[in-house]
Amino acid sequence: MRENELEQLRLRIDELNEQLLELINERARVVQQIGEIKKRQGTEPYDPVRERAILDRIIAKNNGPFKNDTLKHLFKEIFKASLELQEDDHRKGLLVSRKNKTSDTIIDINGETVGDGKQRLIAGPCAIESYEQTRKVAEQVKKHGVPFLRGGAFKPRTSPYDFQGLGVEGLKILRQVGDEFHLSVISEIMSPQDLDVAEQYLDIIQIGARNMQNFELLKAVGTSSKPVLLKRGLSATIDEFMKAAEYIYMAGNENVILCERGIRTFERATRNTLDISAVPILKKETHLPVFVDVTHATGRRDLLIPTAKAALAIGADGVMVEVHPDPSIALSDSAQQMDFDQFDSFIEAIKPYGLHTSVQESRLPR
Ligand SMILES: [Mn+2]
Repeated sequence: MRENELEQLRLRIDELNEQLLELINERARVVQQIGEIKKRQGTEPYDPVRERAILDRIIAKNNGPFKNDTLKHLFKEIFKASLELQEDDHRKGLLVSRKNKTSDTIIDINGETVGDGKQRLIAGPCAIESYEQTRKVAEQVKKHGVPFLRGGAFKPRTSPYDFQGLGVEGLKILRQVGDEFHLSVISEIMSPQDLDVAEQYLDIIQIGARNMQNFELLKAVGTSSKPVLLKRGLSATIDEFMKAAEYIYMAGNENVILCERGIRTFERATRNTLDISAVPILKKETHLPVFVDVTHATGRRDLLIPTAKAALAIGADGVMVEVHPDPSIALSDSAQQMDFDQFDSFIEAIKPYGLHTSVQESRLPR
């Protein structure tokens, strides 16, 4: 008889669980509807005042046997799960989100691919200073089978009295040298007005850290057919970084490369603090290729090899570094650019960590 009673009660528990399951999911669906309305209104999913009111209502109706604190705890778990559901829906809304597109974005740049699992290097001087200087660097870059040559023409400098770059003249030099060595070239622009010349001379357009939230610039490069390398802002959260990339993607340009370049913290031992965990987070949250600029992240030549190794080991799609024929006389970033011997050692040191180099000469003509 006892056996039978226990059996009956267990059946009743199963029934109640099913009802709870149905109710809890129904509640989740209502929460999602509320989330949709809040999204349209542009308000935050989490409302602590409303949560307090709901809890008070539940406690007022509690007839036991559960204690109020236990019920509070249980319902808070339900609230938390519901909030996560709303936030998931919000994130799913982003086109750059992995939830929206599960496969990796692979970008073809003159026959060289980025984002396909092969880890690449972008190297070149901080700034284009002259044809000779750029040519010397390109020779070294080519020697090591690195397909991408960088060089700044429009330089965003902290002080208006610092070297501002050669401008369009610099882009022309970079293009000329790139063509000579069959290298794809990348440089930064700072204004939507520069987009025309950038498209004329560059293979990849860079948006620098200081312009990560220059929304007009993001929208402008979003209309371009050229891939864009977007650097993380000095104090930008990963969420803000993703939303900046969204501006470019949303405007129609799906070839976006994210670049972690260190963030501003209280630490002074390095120029910025390399947020290395941002790499796997961005790889998980987005479908875009992720690079790490170790030169600007550290601001220290002696840290380039270990941080580049870390970037490759943690799954970055590539690394960016600065190289100069004679860093001591460089017009910008003289403390962290590598000379050619250091560049040789750098390549040798990081090759075993998965750096992909190519010797192919088959770059398609422009
Ligand atoms: Mn630099």
